[in-house]
Amino acid sequence: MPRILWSVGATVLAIPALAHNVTILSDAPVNQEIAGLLVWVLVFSVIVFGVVAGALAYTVWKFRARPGDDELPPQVHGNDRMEIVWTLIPLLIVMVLFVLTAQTLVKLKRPVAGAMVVEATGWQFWWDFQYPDEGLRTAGELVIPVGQTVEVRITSGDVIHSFWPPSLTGKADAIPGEVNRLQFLATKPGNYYGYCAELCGDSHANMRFRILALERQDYDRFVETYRAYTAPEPISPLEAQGKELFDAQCAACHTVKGTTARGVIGPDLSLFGLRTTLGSGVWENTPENLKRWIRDSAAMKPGSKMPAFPQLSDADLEALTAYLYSLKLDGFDFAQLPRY
Ligand code: HEC
Ligand SMILES: [Cu+2]
Repeated sequence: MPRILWSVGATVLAIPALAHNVTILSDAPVNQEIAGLLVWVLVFSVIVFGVVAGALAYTVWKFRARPGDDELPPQVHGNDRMEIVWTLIPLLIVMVLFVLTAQTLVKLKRPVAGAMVVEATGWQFWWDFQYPDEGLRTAGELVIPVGQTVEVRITSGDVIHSFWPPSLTGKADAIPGEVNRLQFLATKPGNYYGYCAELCGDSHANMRFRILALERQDYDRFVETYRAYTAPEPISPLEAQGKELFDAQCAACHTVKGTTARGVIGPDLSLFGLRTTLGSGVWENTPENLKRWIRDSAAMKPGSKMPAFPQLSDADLEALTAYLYSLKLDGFDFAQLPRY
């Protein structure tokens, strides 16, 4: 019996520590705030549990039937003082939690002036990111600086989606014709995972994204080089053949900065060679996956709006792959970022 009590006690005591680890997926301010609230809730829960379970155990022990106890014990009916106390205490606890929660809410919702603005548009089944102040655009992977509050203005081009990078902040719905704002800050460089959090069709579960937080100087260098960037000229016959195929078959839907490819139906592929992922955050960006994707993306990602290209030969795929991987900025490797 005592052993069971010990393990129950140890479990109860371990809960706050556990919750702490689970909630703080990163040390982003939002998660810190929410973890702080959770600790209060847990402390109260443990106290209430201790008092109630203790009183119960005491009563059961103290007023147990003893040999020879044949008569009914004295009967009581109601106890005003106790009833008032056990109404007031929970009321007080709820009020304390309310005030703490309201404080956190106000703090988290207060807009920070001078935030960097990014526009995120959800499409079935990928995210388009535009940086209006920088005049840049990426898809599937949002690049931000560390230590700078970012305001993401979220909308949708088709159905309702929801933008959710859990280790940085909460979610906000992406609704056609409306803009929802979400502000957050990354405190350390890394690759933060994001998800679509609103059922939006066949590949809802495959609609992910990444937020790549870079040190300030790396971010500035990224912006500078990307601004000046135009797709490099093909340096081999293979790449040249890939570019030709791309311009003929893919340019209607995809943009490659500095070329005649200016389509906006699909993701911007200007920096495809830098991408850590393919198919909006789902598959590793490898040549095998890329070839499979181009041949029949819907076979990998049900409901994909990109048509299949069964007519392309293996050599064509090889050429397209060579061309797409040539599209990158020198001196960046996002695959090295720690993942959160
Ligand atoms: C009719 C428009 C259309 C055409 C034509 C088209 N694509 Fe796409 N492409 C899309 C859409 C839409 C997506 C996003 C699909 C998704 O992730 O759900 C996409 C996604 C991609 C991706 C993955 C991008 C990412 O963000 O991970 C690559 C790579 C790609 N297309 C390459 C090509 C190539 C190469 C061709 C030509 C052979 C081509 N596309 C032709 C519409 C098109
Ligand atoms: Cu979605």
